[in-house]
Amino acid sequence: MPYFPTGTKSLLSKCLTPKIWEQCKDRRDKHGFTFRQAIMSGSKYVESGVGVYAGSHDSYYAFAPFFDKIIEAYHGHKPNDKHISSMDYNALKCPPFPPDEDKMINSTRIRVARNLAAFPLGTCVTRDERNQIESLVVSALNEFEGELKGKYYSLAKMTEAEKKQLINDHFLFKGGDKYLQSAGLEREWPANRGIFHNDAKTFLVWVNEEDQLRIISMQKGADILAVFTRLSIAAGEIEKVAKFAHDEHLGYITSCPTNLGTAMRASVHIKLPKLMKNKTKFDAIADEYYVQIRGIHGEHTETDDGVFDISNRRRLGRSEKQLVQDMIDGVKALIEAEKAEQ
Ligand code: ADP
Ligand code: DAR
Repeated sequence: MPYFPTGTKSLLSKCLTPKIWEQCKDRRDKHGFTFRQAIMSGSKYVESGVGVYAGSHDSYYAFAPFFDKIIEAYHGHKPNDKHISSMDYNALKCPPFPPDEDKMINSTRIRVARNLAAFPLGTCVTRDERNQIESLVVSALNEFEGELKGKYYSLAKMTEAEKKQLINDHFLFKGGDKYLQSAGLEREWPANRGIFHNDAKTFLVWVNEEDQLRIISMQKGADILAVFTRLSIAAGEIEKVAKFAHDEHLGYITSCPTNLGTAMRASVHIKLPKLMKNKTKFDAIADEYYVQIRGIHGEHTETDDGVFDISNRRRLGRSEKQLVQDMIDGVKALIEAEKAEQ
């Protein structure tokens, strides 16, 4: 059984009881992915927040005594709970922000993670399967016309000029994440990884990073409805070609259990300089509206200039439409609080 030093806070260390270890330690899922592989990341990096990755859709059921506890602890989602997906942007209540509030919001981004039903997850795919996934997804992306029309940049084959431009655009994901490496998600890096973006740079797809697809819609300003509409249409078009791994209990299936369900993070970059000075109130509103406060340079970054990344905190048990609404309602409450601060 892995050893966790005193003070380890990961969900892995909290959920892996001796009884569950005895139940699961020699199990494999139907692709041969072992339970020991699933817990490798958090066993090696005890500072992990969660520390667990699935090898396939089947992992969540083959290792159920363990994953049921992880999923209930993180999402509050019980083994018999259902998840209803909905990317229905027509049902969104999002009237335009008035001018004084609109100017507080620098940009909007909504992303979902998706994996293909016909393959295991990135933690377990073979090099050939990863190649098939890239070919299938890129064939769907190259069919896009109109606003979504764009170009795929293979990480292994892009020119230095293309790499420089993608880095300048903050589009380029980089390898070298120790958590992903320890989970087997960076094997044969950078082979069959890449980035697609449309000509307007408002629609982006990461291929074969932490998940097989990260579908991203983003633009300057506060038009959240336009961003969600673009994402919903694009995801629907891709799925016509490549079915996504999904079920009625866990929703969309992802490598990391924290992203199960919608695998959606809907965020705005918003100026809240006064609220920054009242952390108690800032955190209280975030808790009340189930929104997460991040820095603007990605997961685990901080803010010091008063611009924050505000996004939905929940992933599983509510639909994509409901989570975008969570973010909108939270942002409105934070704007009111910012205005009320002296
Ligand atoms: P994730 O990709 O899991 O949603 P990150 O917080 O790592 O989470 O964001 C990835 C990248 O997207 C970062 O470079 C971040 O700056 C950028 N980003 C996230 N939200 C926005 C936003 N609303 N506007 C502009 N860029 C954003
Ligand atoms: N480092 C892992 C990731 C947790 C959630 N973030 C993801 N999936 N990008 C951890 O367990 O801390």
